Amino acid sequence: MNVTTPPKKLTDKDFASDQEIRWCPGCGDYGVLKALQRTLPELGVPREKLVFVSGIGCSSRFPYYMATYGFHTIHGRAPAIATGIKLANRDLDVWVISGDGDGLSIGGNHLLHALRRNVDLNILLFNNEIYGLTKGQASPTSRPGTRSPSTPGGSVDYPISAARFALGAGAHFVARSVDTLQPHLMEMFRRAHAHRGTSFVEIFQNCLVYNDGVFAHFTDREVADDAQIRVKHGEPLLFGAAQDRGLRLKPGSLELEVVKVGEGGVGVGDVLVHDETSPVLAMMLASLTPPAFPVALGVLYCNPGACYEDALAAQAGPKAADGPKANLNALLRRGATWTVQEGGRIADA
Ligand SMILES: Cc1ncc(C[n+]2csc(CCOP(=O)(O)OP(=O)(O)O)c2C)c(N)n1
Ligand code: SF4
Repeated sequence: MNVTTPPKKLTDKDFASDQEIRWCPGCGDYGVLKALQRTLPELGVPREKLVFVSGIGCSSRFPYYMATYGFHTIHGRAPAIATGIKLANRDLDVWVISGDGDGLSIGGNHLLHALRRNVDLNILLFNNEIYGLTKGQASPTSRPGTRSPSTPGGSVDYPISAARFALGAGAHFVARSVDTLQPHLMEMFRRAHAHRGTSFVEIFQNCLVYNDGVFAHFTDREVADDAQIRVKHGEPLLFGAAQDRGLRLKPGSLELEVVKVGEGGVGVGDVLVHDETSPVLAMMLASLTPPAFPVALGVLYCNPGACYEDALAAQAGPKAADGPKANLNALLRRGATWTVQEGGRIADA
């Protein structure tokens, strides 16, 4: 008699490695790690099919703490290496972990190209608006006036918005969450994973050592209802404890405004309904900043398009994609080759 043992149901603990975690106690990175370890068992991807690829930074230590494959690579280059991994083995489920310094400073170029190519990667950008690992220098997302060892008089730069950068680069999936919002983070990870193509998730992450409380004005429990809007496709853009404030297009303009439902003849029907397939609305939502507006969290944009690796495989033809491995040595010696001889004379090989 054949007896089949049902596969063991994995839990969050199965995705935790035996490595000692070296983040500062209380760092926001712990919450993101936990949320992902709790989400992965639901996704049903075997551990040997998962790869976490990171650059350099506190957040980039992430792969050590996952009981999966992982690659702690070089500063800013995780998207490029992850692209190679995905192209070499399309069966793998590839996640990129990066910080605002790693992804938007030294790695901005690599991030841009991964996003525009739409490789099937899940990119998580931990935004703490500072370089944590190197002891608190200002990053491209630091707000004007940020005092740091590299900006002792306060930063005078215009900061970059990670979500707007991703949208501008042509990302097909852009979401946002906060390190302390476990269920919301888990939902964003599920959505990112379900999306084929590059999924970009910006996570507001507190670095309590070098930039503590930088997001408190919209993440603290006392202000969150008024200072955050959780967007959901097909639902009106409402916020506030009583869900009585909403966003609508300011009449006669292409700008959003906050309205109070029940006041001045405004009804729920006047409030904009979130359409996550609209790049224009996504850009508007990503641009909202307190105190005039709430910070938009959730899936700002999801509009699937063809994946890079699929297009590449189709171009190479089924034979090349599924057939025997190509011989690199033979490829290098194929076609026009020549030998440089003594004295610089060139002879055909
Ligand atoms: C080529 C190179 N340049 C600079 C550094 C120094 N360095 C290491 S991590 C880092 C920035 C990390 O900041 P971020 O990506 O925001 O990550 P966090 O530590 O805040 O998680 C820098 C500048 C390096 N390791 N390699
Ligand atoms: S320095 Fe900041 S980002 Fe790095 S581990 Fe400590 S709290 Fe976290």
